[in-house]
Amino acid sequence: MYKKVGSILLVLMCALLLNFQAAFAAQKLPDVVILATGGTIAGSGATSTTTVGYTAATVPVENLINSVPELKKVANVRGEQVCQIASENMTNAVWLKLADRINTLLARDDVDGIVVTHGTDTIEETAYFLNLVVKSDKPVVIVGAMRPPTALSADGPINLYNAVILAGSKEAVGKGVLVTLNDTINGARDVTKTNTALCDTFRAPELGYLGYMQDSKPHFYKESIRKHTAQTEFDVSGLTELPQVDIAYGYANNSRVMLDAAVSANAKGIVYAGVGDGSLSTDVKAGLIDAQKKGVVIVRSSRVGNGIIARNGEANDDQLHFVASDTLNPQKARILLMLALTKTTDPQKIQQMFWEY
Ligand code: DAS
Repeated sequence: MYKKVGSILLVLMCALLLNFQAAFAAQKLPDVVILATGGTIAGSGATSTTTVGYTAATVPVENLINSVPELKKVANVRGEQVCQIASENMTNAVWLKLADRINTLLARDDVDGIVVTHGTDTIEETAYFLNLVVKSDKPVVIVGAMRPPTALSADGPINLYNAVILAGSKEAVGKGVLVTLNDTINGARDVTKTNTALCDTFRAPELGYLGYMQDSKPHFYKESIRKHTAQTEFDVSGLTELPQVDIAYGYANNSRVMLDAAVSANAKGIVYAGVGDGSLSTDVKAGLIDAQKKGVVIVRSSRVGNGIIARNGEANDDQLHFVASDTLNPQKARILLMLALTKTTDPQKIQQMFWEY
């Protein structure tokens, strides 16, 4: 009799414990770390109507967090100031520091996701770099603002709120590095800044948003099929610098002068932003051939901004040992080429990377 009662009590206690654990898990807020780098989201303007000509990178991360008290309702948040710069001054050194810090934090059980606050001018480049070097499936979300916090209808606070929710969400796990501004969710590979001043500037013009932020929740409708984060072959841990890769821009009547300058400055790679489908003028083609013969790896991209730069289309890449950038714009192609050069200088192997990432 007593044994039976004891067994029933034990079962009841286990059920209560399981319910408590489930309730606790449901209540437990995600642990999100905000890594601040500067930008407009941390800027300040002289008046409430100053939306251009303000000073970027003045507000420290703790002030950013305290300026959005709603953050505490959606996540356990803490901040670290990685640097305080306008992102036109972003450097490889900051990228390597960010990569190291993010990989260290995401390896911890008490970190569920990362938010990086960043200037909008090079946000797409930092996002793609991290997309290729972060070694975790946990969410990494890059966020910025087009108006400083001092401006009427500043967009930074709601962007930061959305970024923290997204970084702490289960939906964002495994999606690669994400960029959120203006209630949209973009993937790092395809997002680009499309307008110098408007709040809806970040788009993937033809490949589209991955989803939206609405009502304090992420709504995904697709995801990137290219390799990223946990699937990456690139490892920058221990690196103190990255190979020098420069970009030359194509236009009517241009010459090889910028290519020769890049080679003289010891570039290890050149991305050529060709006209149309990555087309090369006679003089530019001669300059790229000479550079390649000196060991510089050449990637043909395009100034057009959308579409596939087809291998062996506007140039015989097989014969010239060039790489075609697929759909990566010049600034993204530069990042993939920099990381590729940490592993190989073989144009065929690098071409395969442009088809996989
Ligand atoms: N100069 C811009 C930058 O830091 C300001 C901004 O838009 O964030 O990228």
